[in-house]
Amino acid sequence: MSTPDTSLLPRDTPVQLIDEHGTATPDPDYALPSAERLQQAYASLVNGRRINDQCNALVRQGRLAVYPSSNGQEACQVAAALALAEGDWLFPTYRDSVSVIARGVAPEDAMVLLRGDWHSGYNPHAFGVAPQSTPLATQLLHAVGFAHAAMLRGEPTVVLAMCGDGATSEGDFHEAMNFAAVFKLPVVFFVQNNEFAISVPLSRQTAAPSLAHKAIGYGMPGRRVDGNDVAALLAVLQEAVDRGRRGDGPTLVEAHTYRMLAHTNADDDTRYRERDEVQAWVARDPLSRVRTYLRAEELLDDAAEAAMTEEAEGIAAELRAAMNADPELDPQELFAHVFAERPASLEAQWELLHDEIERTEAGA
Ligand SMILES: Cc1ncc(C[n+]2csc(CCOP(=O)(O)OP(=O)(O)O)c2C)c(N)n1
Repeated sequence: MSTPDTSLLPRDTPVQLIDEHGTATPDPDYALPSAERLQQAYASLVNGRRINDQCNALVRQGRLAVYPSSNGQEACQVAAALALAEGDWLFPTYRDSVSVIARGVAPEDAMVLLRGDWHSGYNPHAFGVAPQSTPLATQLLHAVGFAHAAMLRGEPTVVLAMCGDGATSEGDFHEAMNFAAVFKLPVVFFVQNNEFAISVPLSRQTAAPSLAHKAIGYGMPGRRVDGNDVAALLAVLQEAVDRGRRGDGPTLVEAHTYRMLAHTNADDDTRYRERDEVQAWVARDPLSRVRTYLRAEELLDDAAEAAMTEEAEGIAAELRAAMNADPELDPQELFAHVFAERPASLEAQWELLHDEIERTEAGA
Protein backbone atom coordinates (compact mmCIF):
# COMPACT_ATOMS: atom_id res chain seq x y z
CA MET A 1 0.00 0.00 0.00
CA SER A 2 1.33 3.44 -0.87
CA THR A 3 0.55 6.69 0.90
CA PRO A 4 -2.34 8.51 -0.78
CA ASP A 5 -1.25 11.30 -3.13
CA THR A 6 -3.25 14.19 -1.71
CA SER A 7 -2.72 16.25 -4.88
CA LEU A 8 -5.44 14.00 -6.31
CA LEU A 9 -7.96 15.58 -3.93
CA PRO A 10 -10.16 18.41 -5.18
CA ARG A 11 -10.14 21.81 -3.56
CA ASP A 12 -12.62 22.67 -0.82
CA THR A 13 -14.38 25.12 -3.14
CA PRO A 14 -14.89 24.95 -6.90
CA VAL A 15 -12.41 26.77 -9.13
CA GLN A 16 -13.80 30.12 -10.26
CA LEU A 17 -12.15 32.65 -12.60
CA ILE A 18 -15.05 35.06 -13.19
CA ASP A 19 -17.51 35.61 -10.33
CA GLU A 20 -21.28 36.13 -10.46
CA HIS A 21 -20.78 39.89 -10.88
CA GLY A 22 -18.57 39.45 -13.93
CA THR A 23 -15.35 40.27 -12.07
CA ALA A 24 -12.19 38.29 -12.83
CA THR A 25 -10.88 36.47 -9.75
CA PRO A 26 -7.22 35.49 -10.29
CA ASP A 27 -6.28 31.92 -9.42
CA PRO A 28 -2.79 30.62 -8.57
CA ASP A 29 -3.20 27.48 -10.69
CA TYR A 30 -5.44 28.46 -13.59
CA ALA A 31 -4.94 31.36 -16.01
CA LEU A 32 -7.91 33.20 -17.45
CA PRO A 33 -8.47 31.95 -21.04
CA SER A 34 -7.55 34.41 -23.80
CA ALA A 35 -9.93 37.19 -24.83
CA GLU A 36 -10.48 35.45 -28.16
CA ARG A 37 -11.39 32.18 -26.46
CA LEU A 38 -13.87 33.92 -24.15
CA GLN A 39 -15.46 35.77 -27.08
CA GLN A 40 -15.79 32.48 -28.95
CA ALA A 41 -17.27 30.82 -25.85
CA TYR A 42 -19.76 33.66 -25.34
CA ALA A 43 -20.99 33.41 -28.95
CA SER A 44 -21.47 29.69 -28.43
CA LEU A 45 -23.35 30.34 -25.16
CA VAL A 46 -25.73 32.69 -26.94
CA ASN A 47 -26.41 30.01 -29.56
CA GLY A 48 -26.81 27.36 -26.85
CA ARG A 49 -29.39 29.36 -24.89
CA ARG A 50 -31.33 30.11 -28.06
CA ILE A 51 -31.32 26.43 -29.03
CA ASN A 52 -32.57 25.46 -25.56
CA ASP A 53 -35.39 28.02 -25.75
CA GLN A 54 -36.33 26.95 -29.27
CA CYS A 55 -36.40 23.26 -28.42
CA ASN A 56 -38.57 23.92 -25.40
CA ALA A 57 -41.05 25.66 -27.65
CA LEU A 58 -40.89 22.83 -30.20
CA VAL A 59 -41.79 20.32 -27.50
CA ARG A 60 -44.87 22.34 -26.58
CA GLN A 61 -45.85 22.42 -30.24
CA GLY A 62 -45.57 18.64 -30.44
CA ARG A 63 -42.65 18.85 -32.82
CA LEU A 64 -40.19 17.17 -30.47
CA ALA A 65 -41.14 14.15 -28.37
CA VAL A 66 -39.06 15.26 -25.41
CA TYR A 67 -36.40 17.86 -24.61
CA PRO A 68 -34.15 17.54 -21.58
CA SER A 69 -33.01 21.15 -21.52
CA SER A 70 -29.55 22.29 -20.48
CA ASN A 71 -30.89 25.76 -19.67
CA GLY A 72 -28.58 27.09 -16.93
CA GLN A 73 -25.92 24.52 -17.83
CA GLU A 74 -24.82 26.07 -21.13
CA ALA A 75 -21.34 26.96 -19.84
CA CYS A 76 -20.67 23.25 -19.20
CA GLN A 77 -22.05 22.37 -22.61
CA VAL A 78 -19.93 24.87 -24.49
CA ALA A 79 -16.71 24.31 -22.53
CA ALA A 80 -16.88 20.53 -23.01
CA ALA A 81 -17.03 20.99 -26.78
CA LEU A 82 -14.36 23.70 -26.92
CA ALA A 83 -11.85 21.84 -24.74
CA LEU A 84 -11.60 19.03 -27.28
CA ALA A 85 -9.46 19.14 -30.42
CA GLU A 86 -10.41 17.79 -33.80
CA GLY A 87 -10.00 14.02 -33.72
CA ASP A 88 -11.04 13.83 -30.06
CA TRP A 89 -14.34 12.27 -29.04
CA LEU A 90 -17.30 13.42 -26.98
CA PHE A 91 -19.63 10.89 -25.31
CA PRO A 92 -22.78 12.87 -24.45
CA THR A 93 -26.08 12.16 -22.67
CA TYR A 94 -29.66 13.07 -23.55
CA ARG A 95 -29.13 16.48 -21.86
CA ASP A 96 -26.07 17.39 -23.88
CA SER A 97 -27.56 18.44 -27.24
CA VAL A 98 -25.98 21.89 -26.99
CA SER A 99 -22.55 20.27 -26.62
CA VAL A 100 -23.23 18.01 -29.58
CA ILE A 101 -24.19 21.04 -31.68
CA ALA A 102 -21.17 23.01 -30.44
CA ARG A 103 -19.00 20.16 -31.84
CA GLY A 104 -20.44 20.91 -35.29
CA VAL A 105 -23.50 18.66 -35.62
CA ALA A 106 -26.40 20.45 -37.38
CA PRO A 107 -29.16 21.25 -34.83
CA GLU A 108 -31.85 19.44 -36.84
CA ASP A 109 -29.65 16.33 -36.99
CA ALA A 110 -29.03 16.49 -33.25
CA MET A 111 -32.83 16.59 -32.70
CA VAL A 112 -33.55 13.36 -34.62
CA LEU A 113 -33.22 11.29 -31.41
CA LEU A 114 -35.41 13.60 -29.31
CA ARG A 115 -38.00 13.74 -32.03
CA GLY A 116 -38.19 9.97 -31.73
CA ASP A 117 -37.29 9.37 -35.36
CA TRP A 118 -34.03 7.45 -35.08
CA HIS A 119 -31.32 6.51 -32.57
CA SER A 120 -29.03 9.22 -33.92
CA GLY A 121 -29.36 11.72 -36.72
CA TYR A 122 -25.65 12.22 -37.37
CA ASN A 123 -22.63 10.17 -38.28
CA PRO A 124 -20.60 9.90 -35.06
CA HIS A 125 -17.35 9.45 -36.98
CA ALA A 126 -17.83 12.66 -38.94
CA PHE A 127 -17.87 14.76 -35.74
CA GLY A 128 -16.15 12.69 -33.06
CA VAL A 129 -19.44 12.62 -31.18
CA ALA A 130 -20.96 9.34 -29.97
CA PRO A 131 -24.76 9.00 -30.10
CA GLN A 132 -26.45 10.66 -27.11
CA SER A 133 -26.98 8.06 -24.40
CA THR A 134 -30.29 7.73 -22.56
CA PRO A 135 -29.42 4.78 -20.29
CA LEU A 136 -27.49 6.42 -17.46
CA ALA A 137 -23.69 5.99 -17.37
CA THR A 138 -23.48 3.40 -20.15
CA GLN A 139 -21.67 5.98 -22.27
CA LEU A 140 -18.87 6.12 -19.69
CA LEU A 141 -17.98 2.49 -20.40
CA HIS A 142 -18.22 3.07 -24.13
CA ALA A 143 -15.93 6.07 -23.75
CA VAL A 144 -13.39 4.07 -21.78
CA GLY A 145 -13.41 1.22 -24.29
CA PHE A 146 -13.02 3.72 -27.11
CA ALA A 147 -10.09 5.45 -25.38
CA HIS A 148 -8.45 2.10 -24.67
CA ALA A 149 -8.67 1.12 -28.34
CA ALA A 150 -7.26 4.49 -29.41
CA MET A 151 -4.36 4.11 -26.98
CA LEU A 152 -3.58 0.60 -28.21
CA ARG A 153 -3.53 1.93 -31.77
CA GLY A 154 -1.16 4.71 -30.75
CA GLU A 155 -3.65 7.45 -31.68
CA PRO A 156 -3.53 10.79 -29.77
CA THR A 157 -7.31 10.80 -29.18
CA VAL A 158 -8.72 12.20 -25.93
CA VAL A 159 -12.24 11.21 -24.92
CA LEU A 160 -14.53 13.40 -22.84
CA ALA A 161 -17.49 11.57 -21.32
CA MET A 162 -20.37 13.51 -19.80
CA CYS A 163 -22.81 12.44 -17.11
CA GLY A 164 -25.06 13.85 -14.41
CA ASP A 165 -24.78 13.62 -10.63
CA GLY A 166 -27.39 10.86 -10.54
CA ALA A 167 -25.40 8.74 -12.99
CA THR A 168 -22.46 8.64 -10.54
CA SER A 169 -24.50 6.18 -8.44
CA GLU A 170 -24.55 3.65 -11.28
CA GLY A 171 -22.24 0.61 -11.22
CA ASP A 172 -21.12 1.55 -14.72
CA PHE A 173 -19.63 4.79 -13.34
CA HIS A 174 -17.44 2.80 -10.94
CA GLU A 175 -16.33 0.30 -13.56
CA ALA A 176 -15.48 3.01 -16.06
CA MET A 177 -13.49 5.10 -13.55
CA ASN A 178 -11.60 2.09 -12.23
CA PHE A 179 -10.64 0.69 -15.63
CA ALA A 180 -9.62 4.10 -16.96
CA ALA A 181 -7.36 4.79 -13.97
CA VAL A 182 -5.72 1.35 -13.91
CA PHE A 183 -4.94 1.54 -17.64
CA LYS A 184 -4.10 5.28 -17.55
CA LEU A 185 -6.53 6.05 -20.34
CA PRO A 186 -6.94 9.49 -21.92
CA VAL A 187 -10.45 10.11 -20.57
CA VAL A 188 -12.02 13.15 -18.94
CA PHE A 189 -15.05 12.19 -16.86
CA PHE A 190 -17.13 15.35 -16.80
CA VAL A 191 -19.94 15.33 -14.24
CA GLN A 192 -22.49 18.11 -14.46
CA ASN A 193 -23.74 18.22 -10.92
CA ASN A 194 -27.00 20.11 -11.40
CA GLU A 195 -28.18 19.09 -7.91
CA PHE A 196 -31.00 16.83 -9.08
CA ALA A 197 -31.60 13.46 -10.71
CA ILE A 198 -35.19 14.17 -11.69
CA SER A 199 -36.64 14.71 -8.17
CA VAL A 200 -33.78 13.08 -6.22
CA PRO A 201 -31.50 15.70 -4.63
CA LEU A 202 -27.71 15.35 -4.43
CA SER A 203 -27.95 14.67 -0.67
CA ARG A 204 -29.68 11.36 -1.54
CA GLN A 205 -27.10 10.53 -4.19
CA THR A 206 -23.86 10.52 -2.23
CA ALA A 207 -22.41 10.81 1.26
CA ALA A 208 -19.02 11.88 -0.15
CA PRO A 209 -17.82 15.46 0.56
CA SER A 210 -18.18 16.10 -3.19
CA LEU A 211 -18.47 13.94 -6.29
CA ALA A 212 -14.92 14.92 -7.25
CA HIS A 213 -13.67 13.36 -3.99
CA LYS A 214 -14.50 9.96 -5.45
CA ALA A 215 -11.54 10.31 -7.84
CA ILE A 216 -8.81 9.66 -5.25
CA GLY A 217 -10.37 6.27 -4.52
CA TYR A 218 -9.60 5.26 -8.09
CA GLY A 219 -6.20 6.95 -8.15
CA MET A 220 -7.00 9.83 -10.47
CA PRO A 221 -7.23 13.58 -9.82
CA GLY A 222 -10.61 15.05 -8.90
CA ARG A 223 -11.36 18.68 -9.77
CA ARG A 224 -14.23 20.90 -8.69
CA VAL A 225 -15.22 23.81 -10.87
CA ASP A 226 -17.93 26.46 -10.91
CA GLY A 227 -20.23 25.06 -13.59
CA ASN A 228 -21.66 28.47 -14.44
CA ASP A 229 -18.26 30.06 -15.09
CA VAL A 230 -17.26 29.27 -18.66
CA ALA A 231 -13.75 30.68 -18.10
CA ALA A 232 -13.04 28.33 -15.19
CA LEU A 233 -14.59 25.40 -17.04
CA LEU A 234 -12.40 26.02 -20.08
CA ALA A 235 -9.27 26.19 -17.91
CA VAL A 236 -10.03 23.10 -15.81
CA LEU A 237 -11.26 20.95 -18.69
CA GLN A 238 -8.28 21.98 -20.85
CA GLU A 239 -5.90 20.91 -18.08
CA ALA A 240 -7.67 17.53 -17.90
CA VAL A 241 -7.63 17.09 -21.70
CA ASP A 242 -3.92 18.00 -21.87
CA ARG A 243 -3.16 15.54 -19.08
CA GLY A 244 -4.90 12.77 -20.99
CA ARG A 245 -3.07 13.66 -24.19
CA ARG A 246 0.30 13.57 -22.39
CA GLY A 247 -0.42 9.98 -21.36
CA ASP A 248 -0.91 10.83 -17.68
CA GLY A 249 -4.34 9.20 -17.47
CA PRO A 250 -7.91 10.20 -16.64
CA THR A 251 -9.36 13.06 -14.59
CA LEU A 252 -12.72 13.43 -12.90
CA VAL A 253 -14.10 16.96 -13.21
CA GLU A 254 -17.22 17.90 -11.25
CA ALA A 255 -18.93 21.10 -12.32
CA HIS A 256 -21.36 22.59 -9.85
CA THR A 257 -24.31 23.98 -11.77
CA TYR A 258 -28.10 23.98 -11.67
CA ARG A 259 -30.88 22.72 -13.91
CA MET A 260 -33.09 25.81 -14.30
CA LEU A 261 -36.07 23.97 -15.81
CA ALA A 262 -37.86 20.74 -15.03
CA HIS A 263 -36.06 17.45 -15.84
CA THR A 264 -37.97 17.26 -19.13
CA ASN A 265 -41.37 18.40 -20.36
CA ALA A 266 -42.75 15.24 -18.66
CA ASP A 267 -41.71 16.45 -15.19
CA ASP A 268 -43.22 19.01 -12.78
CA ASP A 269 -40.36 20.40 -10.70
CA THR A 270 -42.67 22.51 -8.52
CA ARG A 271 -43.43 19.25 -6.68
CA TYR A 272 -39.93 18.86 -5.32
CA ARG A 273 -38.13 22.22 -5.23
CA GLU A 274 -38.92 25.69 -3.94
CA ARG A 275 -39.17 28.58 -6.37
CA ASP A 276 -36.83 30.64 -4.17
CA GLU A 277 -34.08 28.09 -4.74
CA VAL A 278 -34.51 28.24 -8.52
CA GLN A 279 -34.68 32.03 -8.37
CA ALA A 280 -31.39 32.24 -6.47
CA TRP A 281 -29.63 30.60 -9.42
CA VAL A 282 -30.87 33.26 -11.87
CA ALA A 283 -28.20 35.57 -10.43
CA ARG A 284 -25.55 32.98 -11.28
CA ASP A 285 -26.57 32.76 -14.92
CA PRO A 286 -23.66 31.49 -17.03
CA LEU A 287 -24.29 33.95 -19.88
CA SER A 288 -24.62 37.19 -17.97
CA ARG A 289 -21.40 36.92 -15.97
CA VAL A 290 -19.09 36.43 -18.95
CA ARG A 291 -21.04 39.04 -20.88
CA THR A 292 -20.54 41.55 -18.04
CA TYR A 293 -16.83 40.72 -17.97
CA LEU A 294 -16.40 41.07 -21.75
CA ARG A 295 -18.36 44.33 -21.79
CA ALA A 296 -16.33 45.82 -18.92
CA GLU A 297 -13.08 44.86 -20.66
CA GLU A 298 -14.37 46.34 -23.94
CA LEU A 299 -14.07 42.94 -25.60
CA LEU A 300 -17.72 42.96 -26.63
CA ASP A 301 -19.63 45.84 -28.23
CA ASP A 302 -23.16 46.40 -29.54
CA ALA A 303 -22.22 45.39 -33.07
CA ALA A 304 -20.67 42.10 -31.96
CA GLU A 305 -23.68 41.33 -29.78
CA ALA A 306 -26.08 42.11 -32.61
CA ALA A 307 -24.15 39.76 -34.89
CA MET A 308 -24.32 36.99 -32.27
CA THR A 309 -28.06 37.46 -31.79
CA GLU A 310 -28.58 37.36 -35.54
CA GLU A 311 -26.62 34.13 -35.83
CA ALA A 312 -28.57 32.54 -32.96
CA GLU A 313 -31.89 33.63 -34.49
CA GLY A 314 -30.81 32.12 -37.81
CA ILE A 315 -30.06 28.79 -36.12
CA ALA A 316 -33.45 28.84 -34.36
CA ALA A 317 -35.30 29.67 -37.60
CA GLU A 318 -33.58 26.82 -39.45
CA LEU A 319 -34.39 24.44 -36.64
CA ARG A 320 -38.06 25.49 -36.65
CA ALA A 321 -38.30 25.01 -40.39
CA ALA A 322 -36.70 21.56 -40.21
CA MET A 323 -38.86 20.42 -37.29
CA ASN A 324 -42.07 21.76 -38.80
CA ALA A 325 -41.64 19.55 -41.86
CA ASP A 326 -43.19 16.13 -41.34
CA PRO A 327 -40.57 13.40 -41.63
CA GLU A 328 -41.17 10.46 -43.91
CA LEU A 329 -40.48 7.45 -41.77
CA ASP A 330 -40.83 3.77 -42.57
CA PRO A 331 -42.18 2.10 -39.41
CA GLN A 332 -40.71 -1.20 -40.60
CA GLU A 333 -37.25 0.23 -39.92
CA LEU A 334 -38.04 -0.29 -36.24
CA PHE A 335 -37.27 -3.93 -36.83
CA ALA A 336 -34.06 -3.46 -38.76
CA HIS A 337 -30.55 -3.41 -37.27
CA VAL A 338 -31.58 -5.12 -34.04
CA PHE A 339 -31.06 -8.85 -34.67
CA ALA A 340 -29.15 -10.48 -37.52
CA GLU A 341 -31.80 -13.21 -37.43
CA ARG A 342 -35.18 -11.99 -36.26
CA PRO A 343 -36.60 -14.09 -33.39
CA ALA A 344 -40.10 -15.54 -33.74
CA SER A 345 -41.66 -13.09 -31.26
CA LEU A 346 -40.38 -10.11 -33.23
CA GLU A 347 -41.34 -11.73 -36.52
CA ALA A 348 -44.93 -11.99 -35.25
CA GLN A 349 -44.94 -8.29 -34.32
CA TRP A 350 -43.49 -7.39 -37.69
CA GLU A 351 -46.28 -9.32 -39.44
CA LEU A 352 -48.90 -7.48 -37.37
CA LEU A 353 -47.41 -4.15 -38.38
CA HIS A 354 -47.06 -5.23 -41.98
CA ASP A 355 -50.77 -6.22 -42.10
CA GLU A 356 -51.78 -2.92 -40.57
CA ILE A 357 -49.73 -0.95 -43.09
CA GLU A 358 -51.32 -2.93 -45.96
CA ARG A 359 -54.83 -2.37 -44.58
CA THR A 360 -54.17 1.35 -44.07
CA GLU A 361 -52.80 1.72 -47.57
CA ALA A 362 -55.73 -0.22 -49.06
CA GLY A 363 -58.20 1.95 -47.15
CA ALA A 364 -56.49 5.20 -48.08
C1 LIG B 1 -29.89 3.00 -16.27
C2 LIG B 1 -30.99 3.99 -16.12
N1 LIG B 1 -31.73 4.04 -15.00
C3 LIG B 1 -32.73 4.94 -14.87
C4 LIG B 1 -33.01 5.81 -15.89
C5 LIG B 1 -34.16 6.80 -15.74
N2 LIG B 1 -33.62 8.16 -15.62
C6 LIG B 1 -33.57 8.97 -16.69
S1 LIG B 1 -32.88 10.44 -16.33
C7 LIG B 1 -32.67 10.03 -14.71
C8 LIG B 1 -32.02 11.00 -13.76
C9 LIG B 1 -30.61 11.24 -14.10
O1 LIG B 1 -30.07 12.28 -13.34
P1 LIG B 1 -28.61 12.82 -13.54
O2 LIG B 1 -27.67 11.69 -13.81
O3 LIG B 1 -28.29 13.68 -12.40
O4 LIG B 1 -28.67 13.65 -14.89
P2 LIG B 1 -29.57 14.91 -15.29
O5 LIG B 1 -30.86 14.36 -15.86
O6 LIG B 1 -29.78 15.74 -14.08
O7 LIG B 1 -28.79 15.61 -16.34
C10 LIG B 1 -33.15 8.75 -14.47
C11 LIG B 1 -33.14 8.08 -13.16
C12 LIG B 1 -32.22 5.73 -17.06
N3 LIG B 1 -32.41 6.56 -18.08
N4 LIG B 1 -31.21 4.83 -17.14
